[in-house]
Amino acid sequence: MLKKKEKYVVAVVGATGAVGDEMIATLEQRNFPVERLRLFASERSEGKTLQFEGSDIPVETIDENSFKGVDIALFSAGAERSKTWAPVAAKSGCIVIDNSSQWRMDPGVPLVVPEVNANDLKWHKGIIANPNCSTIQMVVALKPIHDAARIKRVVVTTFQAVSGTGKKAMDELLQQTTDLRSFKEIKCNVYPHQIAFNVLPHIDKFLENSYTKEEMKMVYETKKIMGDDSIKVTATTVRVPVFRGHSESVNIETEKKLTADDVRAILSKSPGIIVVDVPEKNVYPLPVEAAGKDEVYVGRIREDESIDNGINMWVVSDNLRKGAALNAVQIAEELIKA
Ligand code: 25A
Ligand code: L14
Repeated sequence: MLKKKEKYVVAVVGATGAVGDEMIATLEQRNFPVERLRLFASERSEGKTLQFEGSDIPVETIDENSFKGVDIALFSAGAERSKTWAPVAAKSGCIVIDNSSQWRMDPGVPLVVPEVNANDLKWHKGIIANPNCSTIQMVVALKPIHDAARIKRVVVTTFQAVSGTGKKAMDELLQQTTDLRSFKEIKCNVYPHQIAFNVLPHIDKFLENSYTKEEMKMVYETKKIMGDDSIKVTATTVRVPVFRGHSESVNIETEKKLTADDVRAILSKSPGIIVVDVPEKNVYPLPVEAAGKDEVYVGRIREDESIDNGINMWVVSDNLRKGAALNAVQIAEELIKA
């Protein structure tokens, strides 16, 4: 458990990555009570320094002793690094908030979105998992609807930004766009196909059931976070040439009838959500507008006329903020509040 202090020693593991960057910025923007910030990455980043609250902080490599004296460690350096180092950090008495997929489905590890299941933080044993970005923004919008009308089934299709894959993927989209404009041959290193001016129905690896791992994360993580195994979820996850901000088309079937107006009213007063839904004025959530913001934006709310109790909606949020760094920092805020 975390001892109450005025300020905490915080570590960011994967500090030079797309999410790590955002974690550092989020700690600063939200005035998290940081006594000292430690930054970790691979040997590739040794010697680099990063800015936090006006000072230059060196990037260190990790070893067995790195987490001594650290109170809270935010991890975002990939599943392999979390598998090796999160238990080492937890053993040193530090609380790990892990953004990788490594621990999410472990029954001994809470998987938390503060707006939905902050209560699950009570039973952590040193590691807390931060859910997948697409799942986080969806459950923020699903929870109030589930509370009001019980969700039976969800059909979701995502339109995911390249920043979810990391900095190399952002560079690849930019480079391919530049190369195509000057009629040069493009290189595909991060994704198996051209991503510029294209759409790829493929995120993370394919599994035996022909779904991708990203699609199955949305199925399993939704049930775990919502604490309800009876919710049926089916997903198609798609990569689009957007830098920042995931969009989702979400179809919901509920037990109790809700009108589109009911859903608009429920979501308008729910935490972390902004309803943006004035179609006659071309007003609906857009990833370019959600980028850099904290909230989950919901629009295009309408009744599914093909079934009795159905709703369609369009859910957009910044995948690096609510989808990753912000959710992790919000978990840390809950921990120090307790
Ligand atoms: O699906 P997962 O496994 O959960 O993966 C989620 C995230 O992990 C990263 C990637 O983020 C992704 O979003 N990732 C995935 N596969 C990876 C791999 N093979 C991988 N990272 C490294 N190797 P990202 O690329 O935006 O940021 C990764 C962050 O993690 C740090 N990191 C990597 N290994 C580490 C480590 N930290 C501690 N110990 C380790 N052993 C990484 O630091 C970064 O902060 P870095 O010093 O390696 O990154 C500095 C720059 O180099 C680029 N880069 C990353 N991988 C490579 C690379 N350059 C060349 N070759 C590479 N293989 C990064 O983009 C960063 O800008
Ligand atoms: O957190 O967009 O499990 O490529 C791994 C794949 C995050 C998104 C996770 C992507 C995801 C990432």
